[in-house]
Amino acid sequence: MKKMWGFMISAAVLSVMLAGCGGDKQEASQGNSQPAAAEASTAINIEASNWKFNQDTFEVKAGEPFTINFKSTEGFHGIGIEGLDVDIQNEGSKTLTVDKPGEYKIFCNVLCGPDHGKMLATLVVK
Ligand SMILES: [Cu+2]
Repeated sequence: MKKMWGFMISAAVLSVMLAGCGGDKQEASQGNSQPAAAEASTAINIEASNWKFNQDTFEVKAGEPFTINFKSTEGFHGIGIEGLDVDIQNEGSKTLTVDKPGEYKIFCNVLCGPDHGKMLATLVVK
């Protein structure tokens, strides 16, 4: 009988340890953005005018570096992306990698005029 208890306890300990391992792994893979490699083969070109972006959605692949090329073609605008480290004004580029698939809101980060609030687009990470 003593042996049986010992087995049951070690089985219980083992399953707790395994569950702990699984949890750690999941957490590690949920990291948001990593320092991007210097070279990105994918680029998205975002242009802003009064008061819209050139596209409603921009699509990139999760886990692959991409470069955002941003330009104000009319007026003075900028972009920020919710949850990501992107902050460009007037014109500029930024290379980054997004590991987590989802939809990220792109917004104008310059108070550019009456329809500033309408300047929204979506970054789709697949
Ligand atoms: Cu604006």
